[in-house]
Amino acid sequence: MRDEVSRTLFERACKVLVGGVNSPVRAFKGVGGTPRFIREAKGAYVTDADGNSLIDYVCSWGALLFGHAPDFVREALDRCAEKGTSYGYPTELEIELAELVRELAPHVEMIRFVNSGSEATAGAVRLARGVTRRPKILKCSGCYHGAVDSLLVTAGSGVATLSIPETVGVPQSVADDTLVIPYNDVSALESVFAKHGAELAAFILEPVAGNMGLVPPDLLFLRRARELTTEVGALLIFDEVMTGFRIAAGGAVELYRVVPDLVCFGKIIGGGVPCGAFGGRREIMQNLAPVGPVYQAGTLAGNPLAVSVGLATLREILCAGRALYQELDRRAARLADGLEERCRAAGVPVTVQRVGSMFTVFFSPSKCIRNYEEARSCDTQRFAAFFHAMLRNGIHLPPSQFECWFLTTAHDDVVIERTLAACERALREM
Ligand code: KE4
Repeated sequence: MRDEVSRTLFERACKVLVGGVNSPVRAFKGVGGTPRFIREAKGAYVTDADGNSLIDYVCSWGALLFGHAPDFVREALDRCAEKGTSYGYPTELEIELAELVRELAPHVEMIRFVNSGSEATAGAVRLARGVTRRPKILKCSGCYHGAVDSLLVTAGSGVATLSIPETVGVPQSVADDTLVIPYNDVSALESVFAKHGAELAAFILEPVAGNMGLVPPDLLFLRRARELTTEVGALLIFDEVMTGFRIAAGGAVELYRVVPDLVCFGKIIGGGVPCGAFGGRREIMQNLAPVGPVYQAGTLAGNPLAVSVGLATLREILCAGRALYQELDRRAARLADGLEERCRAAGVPVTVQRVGSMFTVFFSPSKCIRNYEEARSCDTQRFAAFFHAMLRNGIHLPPSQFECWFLTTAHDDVVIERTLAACERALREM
């Protein structure tokens, strides 16, 4: 498979873009080699600068639920382009999107739109600290909540991929206010609340972890988190930037029936253009400026371009209903099971963990990966060999063992069949 043009572009990029990229996880540090520069995309496919057509499982890191460049997005962009992309004034569009989010996720009584998942989590954490007047935040090792000072401590995703040992640039005083426990560890949860409960502003977690690879929650862990935060007067924040509108219309809250005080959105809420949001109970959200004293703001927050595409995307979800998630689940199960069967038949020990249309192939003999420590024991060299063998066979996976594969409605049975056939060839090459 030719990659000369990507190589040339990467050399050129590295002269002006740090590491040749604008987000570290794209730089192939976790797998080696040259990142593919993408020229265009449609449906389940991306076309790279050398003209290779690749089946895509990154899908803008989960932001796309209906594949690349669906018609309804282009129509929304066209409508918006004629009227202007950002005014800096309130618009009816923002009300409509807020009302639609509340219809899909009724626990979100009020919402604040921002421009990324990181802005959403940063806003939610500041709001929690403002409401409780407490300094400390609890997170889980391996969970990634965006490039936010308080939340980069032992984070997953790109921080894990690059094995950045410390959060360089984050003052120790800030890092000291972030407490960390292992994901799914109820006893660690209980002891940290017993010791620090009175200082805790919030416990923020991915209700389904996707940034250490996919690790489903123990329901008891979620339930104890809800009980203990309520007991001590801390807020429970679900970071649904990845899971929101992906694993169900109402996200993890719909699946697990544990209701947080605040929830963060990103990715799908913008349908592939920059948008994020955080929201929750009215009496909490009312503490935000201009009503309350907790300041949060953004020039492009709720801009007509992002809101138009977000609205078009969530309207597709609303009219497709439950059948959308049932079909995505069926296809993802077929692919995940097929991959696991083929790897094991080839003598490659893997464990595939999946929730809905997001999953991870862990290169590990363990039957189950329950937290970050277990995820880090995976054979990342073997993952890298698999990644490149799949790429040579026309399949572009997320370039890290600590990320999820994402399916969209464009990943139909033909695409899945091609992926499984490529997996067989890749395993033979390995
Ligand atoms: P953004 O600021 O990248 O829009 O969102 C940050 C974020 C927050 N919370 C969760 C659960 C997330 O998964 C993310 C971002 N996810 C990564 C991929 N695992 C983004 C990819 C990247 O950093 O380029």
